Amino acid sequence: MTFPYRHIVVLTGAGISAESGIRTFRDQDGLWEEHHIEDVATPEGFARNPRLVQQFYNDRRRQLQSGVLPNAAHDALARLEKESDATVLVVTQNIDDLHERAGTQHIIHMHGELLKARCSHSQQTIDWVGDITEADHCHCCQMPAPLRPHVVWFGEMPLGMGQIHDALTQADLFVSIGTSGAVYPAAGFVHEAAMHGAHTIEINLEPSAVESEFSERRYGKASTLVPALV
Ligand code: BV8
Repeated sequence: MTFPYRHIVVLTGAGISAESGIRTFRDQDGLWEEHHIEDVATPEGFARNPRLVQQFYNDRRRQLQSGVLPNAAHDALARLEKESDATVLVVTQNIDDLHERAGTQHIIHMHGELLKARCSHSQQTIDWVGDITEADHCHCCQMPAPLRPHVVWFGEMPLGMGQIHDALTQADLFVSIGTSGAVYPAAGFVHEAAMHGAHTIEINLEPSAVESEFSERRYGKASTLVPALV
């Protein structure tokens, strides 16, 4: 792995998991085709109709555990972390566990994790593989509180932002894979990395909303382009 870089930050979005069979959000048959964002990915939507939101995530949690596997793009990133002498941090907008299953160790799930539930009172998280129903309550509070998906909705603070900013200031390579660049603060990471002198590469099926911010762009399938890059 003769990589001339020392500190690599990789941002991934739904596109890296598409070839594993997990639906993206904004593509043709994407998740947002069937649901309005404000109904299923906002705290207001959850307050208004908790059953609809729990079902939206229960369906995705079941699918993730029904034969979905990491693909060559996830495997290539795990190999890069293992074999190169650079530090590699994967910052994913995805809530699936495919990076972990491919072997990636240094990872931040900035939008949360599907296989975790969160106490709606204490915010403590626990591993959770089944459906979350209205009957499920926490065991961490005096008065058991309802459980919610451990997912960052619109208007909520993404996770790990301090660590992500630190990594972006140190990075000499920033690679974005499979994201439309539609959601902030993730879509602004390329600008922050470039400001600190990083070389920046976009890998996607098509130009993202922030494609002009990248010094290099490679368009095509992640499962082909990511192994070719690393
Ligand atoms: C926050 C939940 C502040 C988890 C998600 C106006 C301007 C700027 C910002 C805002 C604004 N108004 C509001 C905001 C902020 C808002 C935002 O960005 N809104 C957008 C819509 C304008 N952001 C937020 O609210 C964030 N929080 O800002 O907090 C704050 C500060 C202090 C205190 C409190 C709060 C929170 C954002 C997180 C929202 N949660 N989902 C879930 O359900 O999974 S967002 C949702 O979109 C997912 O998390 C997903 O990860 C994310 C991004 O989508 P992508 O991953 O890019 O997926 P997409 O389908 O869009 O694209 C896939 C791409 O892959 C495509 O381009 C396609 O071409 C490509 N592709 C497909 N197949 C392949 C492929 N590429 C390669 N190979 C393939 N095979």
